[in-house]
Amino acid sequence: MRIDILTLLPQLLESPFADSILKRAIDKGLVEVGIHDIRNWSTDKHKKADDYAFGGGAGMVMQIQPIHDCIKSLKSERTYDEVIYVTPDGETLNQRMANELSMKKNLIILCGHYKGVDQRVRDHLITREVSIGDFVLSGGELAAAVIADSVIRLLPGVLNDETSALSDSFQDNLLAPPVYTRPADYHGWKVPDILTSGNLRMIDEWRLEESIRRTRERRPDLLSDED
Ligand code: 6GU
Repeated sequence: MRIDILTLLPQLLESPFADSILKRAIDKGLVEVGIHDIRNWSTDKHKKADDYAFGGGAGMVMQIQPIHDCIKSLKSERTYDEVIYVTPDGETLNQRMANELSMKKNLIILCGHYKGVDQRVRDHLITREVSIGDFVLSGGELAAAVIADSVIRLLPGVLNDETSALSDSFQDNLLAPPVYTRPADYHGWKVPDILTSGNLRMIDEWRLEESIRRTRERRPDLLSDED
């Protein structure tokens, strides 16, 4: 898979891919991530990539020209399955969407900023609009990193058996069960006996029960919901 992210703030997208699971996925060649500074595509002599809104009002609007040229250049190299715009008014990301996106080959993610992007970008260049929740971030960069992380960790070979995505919360519409590690007794706060019993069948059963209990208590909507 390849993910190309278009942004006005490329520095913000460095560290999420420079550590841990995402870095390892890139190093292993399981995913390529390209970070593209939209300003570099501006034909303006000051590399301007935003301008005042027609009709007035507060806030700058990202211009179509640098975005269009950057996307055209990427599309001349390969075909893309989706050109995603991250925006609070998009479709909300969930595990089903992450699963779906992880089966694509090439993705472009455009990060919004300021008051947004010229509507003609959304009308003509974007295939999908994604939000990461009902709150507003200063820009789309953190949201793009969240989307990329949720997708990359699902790619075959990224996680090993121990960290398998199959046991994630939401993967089967259940929250993950509690986990414990040594010591088994910390100043009287004890680990449930079942987990140290060695009975793997009973442990699996206990984990499933705990998952269901947690989900019923915290997210009853997941138990009735189709996604
Ligand atoms: Cl995708 N962008 C911004 N700026 N804020 C958000 C968001 C995206 N998703 C939730 N809040």
